[in-house]
Amino acid sequence: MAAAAAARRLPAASLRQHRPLLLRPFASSSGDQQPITVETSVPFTGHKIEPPSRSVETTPSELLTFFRDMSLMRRMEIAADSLYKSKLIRGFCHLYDGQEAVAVGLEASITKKDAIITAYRDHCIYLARGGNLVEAFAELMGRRAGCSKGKGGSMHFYKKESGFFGGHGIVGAQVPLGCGLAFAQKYIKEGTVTFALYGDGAANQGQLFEALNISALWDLPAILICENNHYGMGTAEWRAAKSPAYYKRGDYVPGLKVDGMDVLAVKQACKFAKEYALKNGPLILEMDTYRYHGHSMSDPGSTYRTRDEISGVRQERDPIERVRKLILSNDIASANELKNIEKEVRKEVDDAIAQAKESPMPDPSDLFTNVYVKGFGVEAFGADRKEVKAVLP
Ligand SMILES: Cc1ncc(C[n+]2csc(CCOP(=O)(O)OP(=O)(O)O)c2C)c(N)n1
Ligand SMILES: [Mg+2]
Repeated sequence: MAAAAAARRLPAASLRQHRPLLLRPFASSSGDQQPITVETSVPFTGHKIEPPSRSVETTPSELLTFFRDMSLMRRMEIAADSLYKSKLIRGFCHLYDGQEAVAVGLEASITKKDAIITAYRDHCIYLARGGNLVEAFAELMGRRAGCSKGKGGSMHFYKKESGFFGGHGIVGAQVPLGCGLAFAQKYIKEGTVTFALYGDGAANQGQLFEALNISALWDLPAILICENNHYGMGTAEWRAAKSPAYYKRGDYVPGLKVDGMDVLAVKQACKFAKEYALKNGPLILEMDTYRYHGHSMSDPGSTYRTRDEISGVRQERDPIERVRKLILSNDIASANELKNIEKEVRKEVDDAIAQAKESPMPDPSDLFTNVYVKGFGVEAFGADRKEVKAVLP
């Protein structure tokens, strides 16, 4: 038993090697790819569907990748919090710490040809889709090197070339857009699906049900993921939703309830959902997760919930700690080696911030770019609509 565990353990060299290859398996020597089967923390609960098995197959290198990627995301969000407080990030800023397992587990089960669309809590999904840290921090600080050229800010990260369609500030609006992406995917027949993420607050919106109805009628490969972090701004779910069983809220559309703090459960559910949606049409996944920070930077997050509630989730359900325990109990890496990964991640984030700070702000002339189609001679008027102030390029 001990010998098998030792054989499975990654050699120190390969632990050091793994640079930030987000969501790609670590290059490692023989032995470390031995599959391990892990039970999810809790069983899946199905609505009008037989849930998948609780036994999830993983490998030592996948677990280490999950550990690193979630740690990198956590560190990025903590750093964004400090940059905001020192006024280097302005405007809206919504952090994702606590919810990292959803981004990472989802990405582990799909390809970059599948599409993801989400709301404003988008930094970590962008990283999961292969976005880079410098572009993320530059965007947060409104700099030209940002993934939206510094003109989108925290809520408008995109990476279309790897299937990330934003980054949306209007609560719920991304869900019909996501169903539209799934409509296109049905046409092009490449076996791809769209995951449209929304919150428990957004789950009560009318447009979601309209889009779901059409998606179900037309069997679109649309998977709606409700990230239930139990609050919409300062409103607890029970004050806003008559039925907080979001996985059942599609009525005629099947659903699954998933522990969104367990990255392996998320991976299993998303893999299952993709296969299901390609054959049958839409499905709802409710991810039971938790928001560690307040709603946005203007919300301390502690007036409508108790500190004990927050620390209880951190202690009992934290997604990174869950993977750390799995790595240690399977003797894949030592506690010290995991600490070293965290140190590397911290340095990587600091270096990215330093680089992002070197990027200039957008030129004032960029105010007029990416707004209207070029060359149409669009005229801008003063408030009285009499005098033309400018003709846009
Ligand atoms: C149409 C619309 N209504 C209201 C708002 C203001 N608003 C921004 S976030 C939010 C709460 C949404 O909560 P939830 O869907 O649970 O997402 P979470 O912030 O928890 O990720 C509200 C009401 C908005 N942006 N758009
Ligand atoms: Mg919420």
